[in-house]
Amino acid sequence: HLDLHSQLKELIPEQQERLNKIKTEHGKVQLGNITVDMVLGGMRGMTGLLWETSLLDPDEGIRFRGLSIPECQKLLPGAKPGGEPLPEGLLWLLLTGKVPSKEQVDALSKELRDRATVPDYVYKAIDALPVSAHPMTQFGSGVMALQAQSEFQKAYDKGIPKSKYWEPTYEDSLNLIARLPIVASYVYRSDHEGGNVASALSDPYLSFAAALNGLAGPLHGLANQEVLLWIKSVVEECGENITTEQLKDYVWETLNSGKVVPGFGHGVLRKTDPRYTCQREFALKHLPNDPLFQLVSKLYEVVPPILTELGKVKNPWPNVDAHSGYFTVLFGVSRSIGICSQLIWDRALGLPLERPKSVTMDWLENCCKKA
Ligand code: CMX
Repeated sequence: HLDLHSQLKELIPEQQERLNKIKTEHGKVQLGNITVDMVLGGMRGMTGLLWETSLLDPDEGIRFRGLSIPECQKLLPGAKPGGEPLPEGLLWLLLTGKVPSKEQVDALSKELRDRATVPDYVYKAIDALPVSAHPMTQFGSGVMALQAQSEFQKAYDKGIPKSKYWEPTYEDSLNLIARLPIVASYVYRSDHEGGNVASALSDPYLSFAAALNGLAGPLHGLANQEVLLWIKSVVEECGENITTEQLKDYVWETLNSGKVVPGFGHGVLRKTDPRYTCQREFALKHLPNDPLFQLVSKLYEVVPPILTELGKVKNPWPNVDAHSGYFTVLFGVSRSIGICSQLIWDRALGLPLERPKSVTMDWLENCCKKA
């Protein structure tokens, strides 16, 4: 059995060759037309990026290296037989495209434990923030403090050749993944209450901190906090045994006051998020009588018809944030596995600086006149 680093070393040359072949043989093939709607619609539906580790299907949800969430649950080793998959196994799958054995996952868990050291100054950097700083601000600052340890930055300063970029990126990525849970738990101890950045050769710490800042937006990862606060306000106003009618009224009240119903809708997905389904099944198995779960369950019945009635919402179904019940910092910890494994492949394949073209309204009007 090869370890993770050796497996990657073996896989990288074949994938480099594959990419090169696509580039040289099919470089001029057109993938679609860009419409004015797409430019004005936040680049929705434009094919524009190579992302090997996962693919999001509007109907099926995310697939990791071709495997859906239920398939991952079936195939990846768990802490105990038949249990939920270990994150280390998912990391292995994302990086290599192969399902690891239990031994390989155990060895990777041990390696991550060995890498999990956080220097004191990181805690001091977090402590320097006011207690009112949002947990995501504390978390992002902790990650930036960790960046002082970057192997990639050191290697780059020394003039490492491009063909070797992936090696210190791998080191940084595994160190970062190993250290994040410690930083996150520190944030909660003191808690009183990317995509294209990496292409500029920002190391994994810098890139991940940028991704965290994106995740911290209320329409993105902060939505799970918004969901918890929203549910709390429902309970405060109507009590835990709220009726379906009362819940409907509350949803309408939220919408009529110009706010979104957090945890519902998605930029790409058009069905119930399979991450939601997977957490719902977990709750049905382990805490079916929990009052908060029952409320979340009731929302699953009440909200989609109302959002459909609104007429403009493209996806009335719940996303992962409607169910997770955790705060965004934990969401951030889990994201490191996907972001870092893609980053290592970005470096291994020598992907270019990303620079989406932006245009002005003048440019668009001129273009439309000619069309
Ligand atoms: N509640 C109320 N209105 C909603 C809505 C919701 N849950 N979801 C979409 N809409 C509205 C939009 O605000 C938009 O209204 P305007 O035209 O008046 O601006 C209209 O419906 C069309 O939007 P859309 O094309 O269906 O959705 P977008 O791709 O623009 O936005 C998202 C997607 C997730 C930002 C949006 O559904 C939303 O705000 N949801 C609530 C916040 C949330 O749960 N975010 C977490 C997403 C999960 C993730 O990041 O993985």
